[in-house]
Amino acid sequence: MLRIHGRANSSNSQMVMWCVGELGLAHERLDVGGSFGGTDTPDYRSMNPMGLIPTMDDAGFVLWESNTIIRYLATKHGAGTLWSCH
Ligand SMILES: N[C@@H](CCC(=O)N[C@@H](CS)C(=O)NCC(=O)O)C(=O)O
Repeated sequence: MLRIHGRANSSNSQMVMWCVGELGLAHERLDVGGSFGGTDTPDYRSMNPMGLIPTMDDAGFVLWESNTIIRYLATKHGAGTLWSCH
């Protein structure tokens, strides 16, 4: 399961969710960050040492930094659509 950790009112999370939506990927988004908290726990910091959102967990493969997540998802799922580089 693709999981995105990040509150819905975060612009960086929104960019990732836009990409997830464009690619039509099954996913779960978890409210983390801001008033939801959750970024200071050892579990979260083990995924994202910066303690920021968004963080992606793709069946155990973890990435953070919104643009990095978008490029990963686009290369994995968006050949010919979001990913058209040669
Ligand atoms: N360069 C990072 C910036 C991440 C960032 O600054 N995220 C903000 C929300 S947009 C954050 O984590 N703020 C603290 C919080 O929401 O708890 C990225 O693009 O992912």
